[in-house]
Amino acid sequence: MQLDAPPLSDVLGRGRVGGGTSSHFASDPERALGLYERDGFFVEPGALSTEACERLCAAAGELLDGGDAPVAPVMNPHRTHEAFLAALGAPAIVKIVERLVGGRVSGIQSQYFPCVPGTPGFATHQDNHYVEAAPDAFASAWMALDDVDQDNGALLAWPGSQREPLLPVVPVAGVVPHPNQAFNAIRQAVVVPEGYTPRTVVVPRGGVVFLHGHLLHASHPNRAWRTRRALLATYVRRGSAFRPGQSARRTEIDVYQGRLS
Ligand SMILES: O=C(O)CCC(=O)C(=O)O
Repeated sequence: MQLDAPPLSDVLGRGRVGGGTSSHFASDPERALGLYERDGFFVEPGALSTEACERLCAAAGELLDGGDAPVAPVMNPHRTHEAFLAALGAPAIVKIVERLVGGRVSGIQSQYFPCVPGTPGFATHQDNHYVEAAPDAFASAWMALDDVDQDNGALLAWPGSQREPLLPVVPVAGVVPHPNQAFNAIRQAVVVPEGYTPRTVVVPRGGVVFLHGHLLHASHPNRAWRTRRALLATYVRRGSAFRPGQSARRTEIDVYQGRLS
C-alpha cells in the first residue's frame, strides 16, 4: 500500500484532445457518443496525462508476484495501491462512462496488464460474460500506459458486435497455461458471428478505449520488444446488479470519494 498517495487531482486526466479536429468526448461529446453507440467502442486520446501514466507505471513497478515483477495480469491493484484507485476515479474517465451508461457510476474492478514481450493475446470475448450486468448499465475503460499498436498487443474489436446478446463460449483447442497470461483469458473464446470485420485499436499512451460490455474484442499477442502496459477499469451504473465472480471478487467502489461534488 502506498502511504504517501498523491492527491487525486495530481493523477487526473486533463481531457486533452489529440489530433485537432477529430471528434472526441472532450471536444464533441454528442458525436463521440454517437460513434460509441455505432461501434461499441471509442478511443479517447489524452484522457490520462503523461504524469498520470508515469505514476501508474511507477505503482505497477511496486506490484510483486512472489517477490518478482508480475508478468501475468494483476487483479484489483486499486486495493493495494492508491494510484490505481485514483485512476478508477479520474474525472475525465468517469465523466465519459457516466454518458455511456446514463447516470452516476460505481467502479467494480481493476486489472493491470503488464503484457511483456511474448505475452499471448486475450481470446475473443465480451466483458459482460464475466460480469452479467444489464447490457446498458456496464462499460469498461482500458487505459494505455504505453503507446499501443498491433505489434505490441493492441486490442482487436469487432465494431457493431455490441448489439449481440451474450454469445456462447467454446474451449480453445490445444491451449496450455502460459506464465504471462491468465488461463481464463486463453482457454475459451466466442466464435464471431458472420458479418463482422475486426479492427485493430491503435492507442497512444494516455489514451483510453471505452468498451461496451457486449462488444466482441480480443488482443493481439505482444510480438514486439516493447511492453504494452494497460489498466482496465470496469464500471456499472450506480446500484446496478453484477456478478462478483470467483477470482475478481468485484465490489462496488465509490469513484467520487474525495471529490468536492
Ligand atoms: O489487455 C488485454 O490484453 C485484453 C484485456 C481485455 O480485453 C479485457 O480485460 O477485457
